[in-house]
Amino acid sequence: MTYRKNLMKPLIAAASLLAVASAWATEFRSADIHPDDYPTVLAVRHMGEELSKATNGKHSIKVFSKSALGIEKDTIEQTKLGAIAMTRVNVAPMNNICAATMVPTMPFLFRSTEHMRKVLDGAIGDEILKDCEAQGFIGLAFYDSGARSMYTVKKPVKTLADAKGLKVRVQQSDLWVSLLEAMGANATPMPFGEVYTALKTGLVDAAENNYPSYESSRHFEVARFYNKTEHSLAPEILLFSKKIWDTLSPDEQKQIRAAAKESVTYMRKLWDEREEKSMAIVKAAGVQIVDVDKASFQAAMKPVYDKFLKDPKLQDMVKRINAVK
Ligand code: GTR
Repeated sequence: MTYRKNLMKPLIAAASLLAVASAWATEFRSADIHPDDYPTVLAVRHMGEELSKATNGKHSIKVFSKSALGIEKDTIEQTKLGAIAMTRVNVAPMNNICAATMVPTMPFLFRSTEHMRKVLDGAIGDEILKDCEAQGFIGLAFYDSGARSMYTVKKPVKTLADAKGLKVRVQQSDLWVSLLEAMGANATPMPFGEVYTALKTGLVDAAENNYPSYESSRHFEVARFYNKTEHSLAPEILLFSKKIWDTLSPDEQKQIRAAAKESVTYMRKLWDEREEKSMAIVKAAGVQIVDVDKASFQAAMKPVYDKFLKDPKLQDMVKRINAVK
């Protein structure tokens, strides 16, 4: 008996050492709804490689693509709880959770991609990311998501009048419901993964998205008119669980932030390439790209600003964004 006890001692010590070591080396789980070759997924993988290099292999990231960990609303919840470390989502499902994310979602806010990048790279971008902290999220970075345009099954949309009465799928955000209502459409919020079937079965007449999502989801097979409304440049956001963040050292937090920032440059290059590629794919598949009287849409957006930007702080942010040259 004594002999066995003595033998067990070093074994137990070794096992607990191993446990400590594995608690130190962490593979952070990160969620994304997009497929493996999508720029957001590739960018977070790249961030993981950078983090691994910076920490000599101590920390890494495993990206679960294709909604393997659930729809965006659920992965946001899991991140808040600390069940997963990270999620990459659009700002839209964060609109109801963290108010400042409504600002970069606003219709016709950014004048161009360059304007959007400049704003989000600067102090205003940081303010928006920081605003999510009180809700349990460390905002690490914004990624590009291009311009969202409306695509339709039955007829082209050239002016605001053409959008009237259309049943349009929107993201799960009150702001998005209002935005489409301001266009005279009937907004139907639903998760991205259900949109293909909804378009095919006639549950909705239209949806709206950028070229890469329109293409990768194959929505273009069903909705054959891509109407260039370009009504929002709502970016993607990369969120880290505050619950897990608070267990990390300041150095580790710095390394994670640095790797995230680094992945933004990488992502933008991929994004620009993917936009071109996706546009070419849908055009080759015979999709009709429709020019739109954008001014008629823009003129209808005042109710959205009035309803969602009541807070003077948010109004001021819009002013500051407009002033960025
Ligand atoms: C995509 C975006 C996703 C999701 C999707 C949607 O452009 O990358 O995060 O928001 O649109 O419409 O649900």
